[in-house]
Amino acid sequence: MTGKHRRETESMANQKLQQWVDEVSACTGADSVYWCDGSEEEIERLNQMMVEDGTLVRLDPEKHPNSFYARSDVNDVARVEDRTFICAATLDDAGPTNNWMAPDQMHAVIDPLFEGCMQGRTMYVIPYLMGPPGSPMAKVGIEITDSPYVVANMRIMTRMGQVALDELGDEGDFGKGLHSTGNLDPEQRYICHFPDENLIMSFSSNYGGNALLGKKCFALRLASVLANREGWLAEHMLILGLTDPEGNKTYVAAAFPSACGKTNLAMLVPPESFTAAGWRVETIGDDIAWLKFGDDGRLYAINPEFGFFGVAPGTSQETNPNALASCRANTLFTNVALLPDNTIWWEGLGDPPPEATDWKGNPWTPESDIPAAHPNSRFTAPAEQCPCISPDWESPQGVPISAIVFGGRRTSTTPLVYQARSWQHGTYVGATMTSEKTAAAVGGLGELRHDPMAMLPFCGYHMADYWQHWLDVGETGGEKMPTVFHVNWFRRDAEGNWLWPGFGENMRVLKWIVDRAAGGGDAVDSPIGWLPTPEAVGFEELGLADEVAATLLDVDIGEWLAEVRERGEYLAGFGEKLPEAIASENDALLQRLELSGQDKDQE
Ligand code: OXD
Ligand code: MN
Repeated sequence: MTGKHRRETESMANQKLQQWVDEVSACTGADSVYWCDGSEEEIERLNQMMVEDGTLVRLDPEKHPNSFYARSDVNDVARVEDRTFICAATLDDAGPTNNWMAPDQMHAVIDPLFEGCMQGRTMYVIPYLMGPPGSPMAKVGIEITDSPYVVANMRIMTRMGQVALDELGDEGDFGKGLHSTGNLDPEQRYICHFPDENLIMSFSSNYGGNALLGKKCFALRLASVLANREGWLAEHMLILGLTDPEGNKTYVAAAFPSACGKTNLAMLVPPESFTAAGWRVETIGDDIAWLKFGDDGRLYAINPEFGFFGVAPGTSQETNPNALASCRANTLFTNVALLPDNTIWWEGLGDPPPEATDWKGNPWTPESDIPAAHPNSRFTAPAEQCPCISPDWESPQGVPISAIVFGGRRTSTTPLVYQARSWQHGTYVGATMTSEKTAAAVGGLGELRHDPMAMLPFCGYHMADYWQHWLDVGETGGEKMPTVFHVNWFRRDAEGNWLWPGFGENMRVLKWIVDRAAGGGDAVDSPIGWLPTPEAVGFEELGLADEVAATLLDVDIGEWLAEVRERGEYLAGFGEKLPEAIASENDALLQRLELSGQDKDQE
């Protein structure tokens, strides 16, 4: 960077920020310090610099204006949960689901890695704002990084530059995030959170969830700790708005594990019959929700992000036209396939091209027996480009949430949808969620694992304290709390075929959820909660075979008894911290299942 683009730290009015930047620059030995202002001119210059040094390829300006293509290091393609640490004061603060190291011990490991690590490199200071400007819920973070690729992603994913410095002011506090590409050695890779210092230190990975520190590290792990202290919720949830034919708006927040269709659900295109009747779906966010009580006692949600970091494979005109439109221009693609005409392709995006360069940079043809795009390849795209973005998506107050939906990827056992009996029961339903692992994190693909509230990799403190916090928030909100549901789009038959068409047809389930949250909708009681009648979710209209319809809403007592016993063992692992209310919900479910089993035996 030339002197012209440097901002001397002396001119920074916020002393705490200035001091931290000075300390980091002295420690890392960066050649120069560059303050990002978030301007168009700045990003054009950085992108051009990365095109020239081979980090980026400029895509066809007609088909993908102002868009770029990047390949990561082959071993830096996903979040690394085994190298992600919560360095709270004690092991008990971090809890059994997090990797823990005492703060001093971790500093002794990671601080030396940063010493001199930016020699020969520019150190970028990224002021960013999570949440709409002027929102009482918004928070300022500062990420320091030596990666211009991270800067380019952060500019899409957050409100970056002056807007954040304005919110920060001279005295304001900020979340600190220190990142270095290091040498991308997986052995030196650490993603560390120090909740008591409001600090993240991330070394040796440039992958989104590890390196764009505003996202998982700040907006979820550190924010969840703050939320617990301050009485709000930081959640791994999409937010969508549904407008019925009478013009009533209902907002829904939904938690699914990574790469389980949050972006698709957030941008759902309703079936023709719904659109013709006057239903509309709008997106507020696709990954993270911060929820706080409003003056009327209801929970309001904001999307703290500014862009989408979406999984590319499987995204198509059929499955998610709104996502495709969102990433047509001004987008950064990582690890998809590159075509000879400087356009891109991934598995699921129409017919395979005759030739491509795969995500590793090797020649690829349809005959190659490996995917052209990495299964966790991504697009980083501005949220405002989404055709169905809600006019309320930047509302400083947020949107009032009527329903919370949990969901996982389950081949069997869990029905298409059911409604929890109460907030407490809903908290239990979220706490005992399980899902098959996806490519968003390294290792164990397809394995079934507990992923409470889809927060297993993102909860910054003891999971049982987090459940207690959910119960406490429920006490505060009382009658005004959202209604809680669980969905499963991923059930299969014995041959492995999907039973439910999913995508736009999920609207049928959402409509039932909207009706139930408003006190209507037809439902039948079951040991696990309220199930819709087949008519209430429009099975007939869909032309589903009777056996398929029956399986989708089936609660198999034998399978559920096994499930609840396994849940009991899982919950017992949390020891004394397990909230009594969660244990008693598991016992009550077991009893209801046993009773129902006896009734069936007598039939
Ligand atoms: C994500 C994730 O990238 O959950 O959103 O991994
Ligand atoms: Mn996510």
